[in-house]
Amino acid sequence: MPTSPENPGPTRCGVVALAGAPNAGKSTLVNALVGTKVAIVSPRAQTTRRRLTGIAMVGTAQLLLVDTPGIFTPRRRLDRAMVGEAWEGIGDSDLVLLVVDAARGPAPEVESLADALAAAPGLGRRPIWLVLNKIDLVPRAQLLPLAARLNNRLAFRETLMVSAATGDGVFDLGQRLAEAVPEGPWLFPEDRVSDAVTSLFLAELTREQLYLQLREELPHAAAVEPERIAERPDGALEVHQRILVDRESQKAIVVGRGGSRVKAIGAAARREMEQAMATRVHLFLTVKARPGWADDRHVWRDLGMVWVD
Ligand SMILES: Nc1nc2c(ncn2[C@@H]2O[C@H](COP(=O)(O)OP(=O)(O)OP(=O)(O)O)[C@@H](O)[C@H]2O)c(=O)[nH]1
Ligand SMILES: [Mg+2]
Repeated sequence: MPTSPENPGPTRCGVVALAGAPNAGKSTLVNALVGTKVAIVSPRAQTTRRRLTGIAMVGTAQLLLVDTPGIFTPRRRLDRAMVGEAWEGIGDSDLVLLVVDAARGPAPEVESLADALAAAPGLGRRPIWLVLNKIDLVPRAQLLPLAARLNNRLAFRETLMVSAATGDGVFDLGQRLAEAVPEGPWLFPEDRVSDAVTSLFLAELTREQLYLQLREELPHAAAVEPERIAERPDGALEVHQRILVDRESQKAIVVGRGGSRVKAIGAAARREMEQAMATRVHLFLTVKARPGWADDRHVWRDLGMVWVD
């Protein structure tokens, strides 16, 4: 039935977890469904470290889209926390989307992920949908065999094909999700786009630049700690953050010659912040070598992360 201000129909609200291998495009897809950037994205695997809920309004439905870290074989404590966050996000949802990078073709890690989802205790009869992403990169003829192959591993309730980057199929996915989530009151005000605390979101925008501007393993060895935000009388935001790395040698790389690298990181992050906050931003970054930060409970708390033993 069409909705109108006189006849808006019942409200719906549901939690949809986006799960998948690292780099499948989960965060890009959350941003596309929400219609604005709430999650950071990079070409490097393991960009997302914490769960984040993007909020999309589709007609009378509020979709709570839980972006999760990619699932991979963990080695470090931080890895274990990331994968733990992903499984918790999956466990707490009404519906799960397994997001697959269709351009990678049949990948063993995706097949074992489908097996793990099929066997996951507690998932019960919760619907799991297959979302083949990045279809802009793949000839159509290759998509059907991939969908069939994965459906052999796990009987997905639905199979959809999208490009989070171009938006192809994203509107349709939003509509289908809106029909699938249960009736119920909205859990967030309708103008909220995510559940993130502003200071942590702004720290993520800086971390995104670390992934975009630093090479090799450096981004994985770094974190961005929010220190302080103040509003100036003219409405501009003053944002102070600290980039943590593991070793002095890494600090030298992040700072760059004459401070050039950290300046470039700051300039790009500031532009993103100004767009997100719709106001001028003055960003103050310091870089600190803090050996073993990834195993320090106090640092984790400041980063808004849940400690794992
Ligand atoms: N061509 C193309 N690229 C895409 C698409 N969706 C995402 N990407 C790119 O894929 C890369 C990874 O995207 P993310 O959204 O960060 O992937 P993720 O699944 O959140 O990755 P992790 O957080 O590391 O698990 C980025 O470079 C995106 O721009 C798509 O539909 N088409
Ligand atoms: Mg991500």
